[in-house]
Amino acid sequence: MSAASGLTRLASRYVEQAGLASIRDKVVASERLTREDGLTLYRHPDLLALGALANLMRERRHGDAAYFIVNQHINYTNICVAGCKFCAFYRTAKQSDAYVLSPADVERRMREHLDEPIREIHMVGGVNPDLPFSYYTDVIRTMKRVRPDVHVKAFTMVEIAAMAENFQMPVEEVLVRLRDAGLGSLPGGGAEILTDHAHQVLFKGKIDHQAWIDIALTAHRLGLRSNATMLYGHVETIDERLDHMILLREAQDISGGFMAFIPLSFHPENTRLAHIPKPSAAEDLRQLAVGRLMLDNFPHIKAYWIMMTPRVAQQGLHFGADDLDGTVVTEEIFHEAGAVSPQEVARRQLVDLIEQAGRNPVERDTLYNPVGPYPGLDDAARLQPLPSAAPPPRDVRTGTTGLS
Ligand code: V47
Repeated sequence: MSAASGLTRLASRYVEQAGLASIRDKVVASERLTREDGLTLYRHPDLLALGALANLMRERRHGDAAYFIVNQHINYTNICVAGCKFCAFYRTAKQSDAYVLSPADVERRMREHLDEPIREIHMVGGVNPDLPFSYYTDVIRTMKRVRPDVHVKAFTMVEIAAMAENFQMPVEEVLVRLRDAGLGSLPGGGAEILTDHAHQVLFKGKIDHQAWIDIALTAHRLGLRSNATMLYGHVETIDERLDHMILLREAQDISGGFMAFIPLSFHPENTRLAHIPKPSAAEDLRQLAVGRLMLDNFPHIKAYWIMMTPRVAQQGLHFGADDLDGTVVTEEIFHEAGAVSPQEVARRQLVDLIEQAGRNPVERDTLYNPVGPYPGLDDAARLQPLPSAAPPPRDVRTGTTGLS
């Protein structure tokens, strides 16, 4: 191991022979990679060389730690008016299998798992204009009553935007009211690909990239952290993936509020894009690696096992990822779209996956605090507190971030 680089001498030579010496030198010096570097990484034939570079960044931040969480997913409604072409989950209100979970239904689902040490409820749903605002606060309050210690990570930026529009409330007020009801953070969904082209082709019924980023930054200013996803492997180009990641990187420079970047591998089954082949395992690993290398200011890169399959996610722990997400009790969005992973992966299985990959399993809460004693875990890996009491944002729908 050459102490200066963190790469073994052999790995360093390997990367150099693959023609990646200049990117290696930047990574070793913790210099930010450019868009051109990103293009080189996407086009490079040697996936293992990319993995070595991403692994260097990953181990520098997290050593051998690989995070997971015991969590429950609840999809409160599948009724959605956005009409996204990539989605197999949504239904119109008239379809026979359309549903909305009442707060009592949500309570029942939670009570089915009360004996499990669940730390997080991840709750998202469709853009359903028929629900009153009190529905959202009631559901959160119900969750906190049933399990007072649970962290509620709920509602994507898209759902927040829809609430603001439907209830004629500024985004900030929506977020404050949800936070007051017990919302702990926001998941990273709804970002898809943050470009005009992808927006027009795939999801023009939803907010665009500027609104998504503005709402994320508003949440962060209010002390609510979030994640950021990227849905890849459909109509987007490599350039668009880089636009997406660079936009997130710039937003993170401003707020520091993103916890994890989660590349989501497209599942075409039962969608209007069923003719597009699913990304290969190699593409999934490459995307994890490029994400880690480009998003130098994101603390965590998540290999979401439900989307990638457990085995590819496990390999991802050597391609830049440091988190597998959770036990995910009850998940519907991806199963509609043909994901074959088992519905429930027990805590033990996640631990085994991580140990078999030669990593050190660390159970975490939503905010990446280790649950239980993990001697030797580097405190530097913990999230830094968000600056609180930041000045209120101006109108988030008219663009206040300076990003475009
Ligand atoms: O926004 C929808 C994606 C997302 C498909 O924040 C699809 O911790 C693949 O955001 N194939 C929702 N993807 C899920 C999500 C998420 C998942 C896990 C953890 C976190 C987190 C967030 O799922 C949507 C969309 O981008 N999606 N349909 C599909 N056919």
